[in-house]
Amino acid sequence: MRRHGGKVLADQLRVHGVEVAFCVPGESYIALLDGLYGSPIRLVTCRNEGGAANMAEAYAKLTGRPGVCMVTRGPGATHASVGVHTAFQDSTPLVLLVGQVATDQEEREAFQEIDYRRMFGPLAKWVAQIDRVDRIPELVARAFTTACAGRPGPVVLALPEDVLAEEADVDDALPFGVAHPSPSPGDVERVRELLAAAERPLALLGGGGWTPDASRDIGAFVEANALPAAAAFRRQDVLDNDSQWYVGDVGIGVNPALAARVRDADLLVVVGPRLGEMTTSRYTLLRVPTPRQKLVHVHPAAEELGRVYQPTVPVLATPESFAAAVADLRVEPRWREWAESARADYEAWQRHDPMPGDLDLGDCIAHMRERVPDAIVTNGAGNHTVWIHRFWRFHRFPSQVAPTSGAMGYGVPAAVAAKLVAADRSVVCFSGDGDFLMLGQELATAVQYELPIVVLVVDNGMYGTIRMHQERNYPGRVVGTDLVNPDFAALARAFGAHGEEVTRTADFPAAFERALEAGRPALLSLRVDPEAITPRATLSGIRAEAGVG
Ligand SMILES: Cc1ncc(C[n+]2csc(CCOP(=O)(O)OP(=O)(O)O)c2C)c(N)n1
Ligand SMILES: [Mg+2]
Repeated sequence: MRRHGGKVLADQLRVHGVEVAFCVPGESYIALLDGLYGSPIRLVTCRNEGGAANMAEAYAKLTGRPGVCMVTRGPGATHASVGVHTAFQDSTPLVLLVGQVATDQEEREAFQEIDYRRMFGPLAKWVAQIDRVDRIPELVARAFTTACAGRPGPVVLALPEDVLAEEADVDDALPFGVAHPSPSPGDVERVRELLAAAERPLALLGGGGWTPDASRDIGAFVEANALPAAAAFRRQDVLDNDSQWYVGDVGIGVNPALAARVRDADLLVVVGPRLGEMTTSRYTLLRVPTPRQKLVHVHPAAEELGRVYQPTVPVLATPESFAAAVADLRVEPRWREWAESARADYEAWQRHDPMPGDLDLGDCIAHMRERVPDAIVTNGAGNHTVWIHRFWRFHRFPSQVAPTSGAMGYGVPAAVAAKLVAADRSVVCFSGDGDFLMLGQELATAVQYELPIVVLVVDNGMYGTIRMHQERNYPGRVVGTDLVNPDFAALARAFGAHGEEVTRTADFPAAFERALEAGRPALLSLRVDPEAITPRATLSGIRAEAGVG
């Protein structure tokens, strides 16, 4: 059967199980769009390629299946790059399909031409260009395999327009498969021995590749051994936070008591994370390259084991296979006191003190915790996220969709993806005023596809994180961080969403209720006092500490 390249490619996506793809259309890949005509693949059309790429990345985080994003050449690819970077840092499988100039126009700097191998080289696991229509099945299969193999991540396929338009009689590939590494019986035995000898062990859970099953199995392991377990940066949904042995997250604004425990532990059982800068307090919690703590490091990519830290026991395994292997592992814990006090530290850390201003974010989150405990919570970057990290409780995987890459603008697209995947769950995006305006136009996508997400915009009139660092490092010298904002509630209404402004804590519960019940996307603009820069520090306090009154 003869098909054009775009149809061959669209059919390969089906073969590999793709159900949803995110795009901003472009004439450069018009034949691929045509190939999707009448396809069962749900095509979600976005308003910015950054939104589309972030949605695809979030979709993959939520489902464990590769996210698929389609964008046009040059400007489409450059916009989409933020999602590729997040997929790389967050170890998320993503397939980015990018239009490309015709093969007979290459190297002339033709319209919107980019050499994607060079552009995405350091951002993606693999970048290729499909120069022959008969190789589409081969290279697309490899793209899916590569995105999911070992440490998951993004791949980029460039699609010259003549190749997409050309007709050929080619066979489909088979559905892609990936061989996942599992721990050996010897690995599990060494973990058991180290645990049996430990007095102050701590598990640290994170990285990509978690699943509901993996979360259940690691929970069984933690519970049965009274093993205190922390979450890595923005991976707080791996273990039910109500578990008596969940002890908090090791990320930005880490509880100092927990950071001290990481340092004081005699055994760290690290399952999944790379142990990057955010999870190690800028590489200070463990000694480089030889930690003082005994270290079990479980990761699905061999090259990540020993990359920064030399493990006592490196375990090449996915979180899922490791969790399954230790679900029934039992030792006699000699650390009950250590575990109980770690949990007590966490519970104390979750109590919030009143902050300046009429609207207290800590109180708002306390209300949300009661009202929508099963919500999927998304965010981008900024100081407002610290309230979620610190005061929210995640109960099951997946519930937290957030960029460990620290990309502003992630939250709204992620919420759109979350509501597509989990229509029956509440989806709350927690964004900042700076953060929201980066990709907040995807509210239009939520309206278009009738996805009733709730967006909370924490409006403090500034790029708060940067202002905080200014006050710390260059006190009193404020530059480039003030924001004059639109009326966010009116903006939301202009999109066709429900929009309200909230200025007092007492008004939040009713407003939140109206947002949940709106039956369409909703936005609450939360006007907070700029003084309340973190849950424990005020702007003027930071400035005073830094030496200027
Ligand atoms: C795409 C992107 N650009 C810039 C930054 C640097 N940055 C980190 S936090 C921040 C300020 C965030 O401001 P806002 O969303 O208003 O949150 P706030 O800190 O005020 O709560 C900036 C500019 C970033 N992380 N990502
Ligand atoms: Mg702000």
